[in-house]
Amino acid sequence: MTTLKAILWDVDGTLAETERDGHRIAFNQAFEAMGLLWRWDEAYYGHLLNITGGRERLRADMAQRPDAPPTAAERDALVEELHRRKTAIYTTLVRETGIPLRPGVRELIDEARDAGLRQAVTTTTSRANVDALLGLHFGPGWREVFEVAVCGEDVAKKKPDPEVFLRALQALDLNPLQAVAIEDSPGGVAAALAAEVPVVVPRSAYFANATIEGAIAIGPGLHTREGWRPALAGSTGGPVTLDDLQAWHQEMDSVSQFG
Ligand code: XBP
Ligand code: MG
Repeated sequence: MTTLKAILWDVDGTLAETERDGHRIAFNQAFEAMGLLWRWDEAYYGHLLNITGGRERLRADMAQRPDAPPTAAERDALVEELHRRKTAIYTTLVRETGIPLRPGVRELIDEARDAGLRQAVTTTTSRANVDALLGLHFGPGWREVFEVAVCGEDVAKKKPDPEVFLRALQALDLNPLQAVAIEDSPGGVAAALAAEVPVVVPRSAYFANATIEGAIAIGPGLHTREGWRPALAGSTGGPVTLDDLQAWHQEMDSVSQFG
């Protein structure tokens, strides 16, 4: 049996509903600021989320727009400018309006910290976005809580490639089974599994009904111990605890491909 030593946190959709409450809004405001009539509604954005990374998402969208610039060089330049503006809009929105942490997240982070577990951020999003969100909730010293932060700029290949997890494990000097990843998207789960890291999935707004396989536990959110598979033993009520995470981690041999 391997002891759980670290939690690897996804950001978008897992720590906060940033896709719903921040990124989509910021993309649309960036289109508007550049005089473009393009808008991404919620349903279409849900479809675009299958492409990880904001630049990659813009490029994929432009590839099927008749009114996108004709040459690859022009499209690349437009992607860069839109993404630069979108990042500025998103970080301002996070700092000025605030996007709350999902219920139960704060409790588990604090409990893990008090218990001496190590914590890292493993995300596809840009470092500026992580800094805005974690700075808002944990203050400028957020790196004292998350000792490693691997972001979009730090990898050659974004999720579902395992690189972000492999880099985090290397920085922590841990093997995959000593960690648990917390992820909300099929791409994030695929990335963790490809790195052989066990994954727990608190479902997010955009992936509430997505097919997600291979997790050691999947449920409605960290705010409740009810509705999880495998079910949590003991008295119900309250958020998912570190004990619960450790129990799933110990049971993983019997519930997933980790056996
Ligand atoms: C998150 C993403 C990110 C954000 C936007 O995926 O795909 O691209 O939507 O961030 P995950 P940037 O939660 O799996 O890490 O625009 O900075 O790329
Ligand atoms: Mg996510």
